[in-house]
Amino acid sequence: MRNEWLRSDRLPHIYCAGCGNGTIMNCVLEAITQTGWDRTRTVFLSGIGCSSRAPGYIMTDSLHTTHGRAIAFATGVKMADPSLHVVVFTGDGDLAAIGGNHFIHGCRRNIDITVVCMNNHIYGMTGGQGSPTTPLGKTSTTTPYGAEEAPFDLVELAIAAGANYVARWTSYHVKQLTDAVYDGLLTPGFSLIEVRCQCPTSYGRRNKYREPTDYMTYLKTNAILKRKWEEMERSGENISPDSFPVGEFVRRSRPVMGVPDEA
Ligand SMILES: Cc1ncc(C[n+]2csc(CCOP(=O)(O)OP(=O)(O)O)c2C)c(N)n1
Ligand code: SF4
Repeated sequence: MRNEWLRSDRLPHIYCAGCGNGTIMNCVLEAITQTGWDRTRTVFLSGIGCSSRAPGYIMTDSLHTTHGRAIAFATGVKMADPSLHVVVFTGDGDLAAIGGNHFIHGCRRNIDITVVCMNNHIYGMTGGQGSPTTPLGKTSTTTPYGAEEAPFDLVELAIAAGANYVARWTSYHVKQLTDAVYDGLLTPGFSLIEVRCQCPTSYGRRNKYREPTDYMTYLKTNAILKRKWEEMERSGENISPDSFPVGEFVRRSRPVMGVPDEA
């Protein structure tokens, strides 16, 4: 962990043993260190949830806002002072359920912020309710017989809504995740980095991933590189419903809100 970016007086943190969130924070702080950004010109924001506690441990100005509203607050911060670097930590519930509208409109406006979504497929903090990314058939306190609603694909959603940079990795892929966050930080416009990660307490123990390493093994086994995934789709290969593509999905230069279009 990059100590100079850590508020060590706030430790110990609240995360359960084996939670994936610490790994993701570490990757984000490593990436941000590589950018050379000034801590006093960088702002972290979040909504509410386990994931949203992350900015509280980081030594910058930060806003711990209301559930689902981090992107709205981040838009305000960026508009008030466009020279600030603005980074949001969010959960899948925070981003895609209560905050779903802020998410798609943030992408549409292509506001220059970087959003890191810790996607554990569940509302972790409140005890494990199903979220818009709970996979079909998976168990939560609100889907005791298995989720029946099709989940959102956060990557597809961000691309369709207009984000300039979109990637997906996992808490297992620390090097690739760090590189993706770095690229997202430096790409002007809205960047989404979805990170699939383990929540042994609220998701794992209900879905046969009781040990943190069980879910890490799942992530390692089922994350398929985007290029390979596309080949498999083209050739009609049977793809396991547990598998998902990872990598960089979009890097483009749509006009960015608040930045005059040079064309
Ligand atoms: C307006 C409002 N509704 C509901 C809640 C209760 N609540 C707190 S955290 C949370 C869900 C968090 O889930 P997620 O965003 O996936 O984050 P995680 O805890 O899994 O990291 C909910 C529903 C709240 N704080 N505010
Ligand atoms: S409940 Fe889940 S997401 Fe929350 S700290 Fe524990 S393991 Fe992490």
